[in-house]
Amino acid sequence: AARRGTRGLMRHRQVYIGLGGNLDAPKARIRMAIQEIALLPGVRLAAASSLYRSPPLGGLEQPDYINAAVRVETDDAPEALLAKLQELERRHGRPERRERWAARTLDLDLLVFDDLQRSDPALTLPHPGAAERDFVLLPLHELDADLAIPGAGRVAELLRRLGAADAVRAGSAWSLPEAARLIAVEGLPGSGKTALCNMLAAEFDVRLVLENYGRNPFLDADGAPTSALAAQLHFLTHRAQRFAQIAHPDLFERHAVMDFALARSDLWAQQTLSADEYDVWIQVYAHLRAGLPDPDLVLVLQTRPADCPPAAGGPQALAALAAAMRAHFRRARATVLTVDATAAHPAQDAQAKRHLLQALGQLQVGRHYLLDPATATPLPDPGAPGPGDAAP
Ligand code: A4P
Ligand code: MG
Repeated sequence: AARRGTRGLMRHRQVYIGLGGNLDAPKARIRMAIQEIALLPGVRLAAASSLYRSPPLGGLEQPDYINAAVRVETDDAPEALLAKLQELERRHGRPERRERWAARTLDLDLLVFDDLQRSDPALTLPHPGAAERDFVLLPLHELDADLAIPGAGRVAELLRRLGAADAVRAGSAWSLPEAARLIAVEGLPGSGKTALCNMLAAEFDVRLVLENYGRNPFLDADGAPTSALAAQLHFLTHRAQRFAQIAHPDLFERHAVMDFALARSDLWAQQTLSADEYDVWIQVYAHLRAGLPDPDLVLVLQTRPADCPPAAGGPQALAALAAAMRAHFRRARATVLTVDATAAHPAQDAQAKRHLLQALGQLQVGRHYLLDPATATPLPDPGAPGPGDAAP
């Protein structure tokens, strides 16, 4: 029975649902199923584990499985929730009858339903296999390191008893928002844009476009331009070329993450060129930009100018660049998510990474946000224009 809180209100039940599948693009399907669980009436999705890959139980000749677990809160009775999950399975092509342990597109199991224990064959709680399967225990442990499976013991202890695990992490179980197809990462030099892009591309299985230029022939050994205009034109044409590689129909079929926004070129050019030089530069820029899409989502990594490599320019120039970047992306049509990377970088710190992946998976496109590093909640950016504000 549901316990009562201090104010006599019913406490929502904490429920852990296991997802698994090994047919028909299982990674994409599990990610989609998590979004579908989030949309079930009467169910609130609280957290999702990573995806895990493992060979089928019993050494069967089948493709590898992808598994994950989610924690939801609900007031539904167990039977009612199971019925909703089974309807979801049917929508994913679950056959009327199938052999035990047969390959499948989507399997949804009620793993743990609050503290309920029952042995009814139509609904056994906790799920009878949960305590012995690493592809169930690993995701559960990720969701809640202190979780105990009623009647079986603590997940951490069960995992220790299992010993070496077959299941390995296989990326984030969140998916990037449909409306954020083209994602640009921005930030000061040395803020770890490329590392972040590499991480995001691996976690979400999306296309990666890196700036990745070798040497700019118009910079000397210390990184100072021998000709400011030539150096800026070189950066610009290189970036436009990289961009053009994805700006064909492929772009509309797959998400892409890039470690630069073309607009960055303009911010640098404004700062480093004389008025006459900039006049020339901006005309080339306008031509190259025409026909290239703007990013849908810009992730701004916030770091201190003092933490930039010395070759990047003086702290004053960098502070000015940071301010110009903030002002630019405030005006931009893109959704902007600002990530404070001064204390922990999401490409290096496990918790910062988990929080960013969840925030991206739950992002409502169309606003400007600051990511709260402690709660993974995207907070509205008070400095950003709202939907009704006219761009200056
Ligand atoms: N049922 C009883 N208790 C529950 C519960 N807690 N949650 C009843 C969900 N259903 C529950 O399940 C059969 C019946 O169990 C349901 O009608 C429900 O009333 P099902 O989903 O129809 O059949 P199933 O999933 O094919 O059962 P089976 O074959 O026992 O599947 P398992 O044990 O879930 O295993 N290898 C890897 N690496 N990863 C996997 O995820 N999964 C399976 C399936 C095999 N090998 C695997 C994996
Ligand atoms: Mg099942």
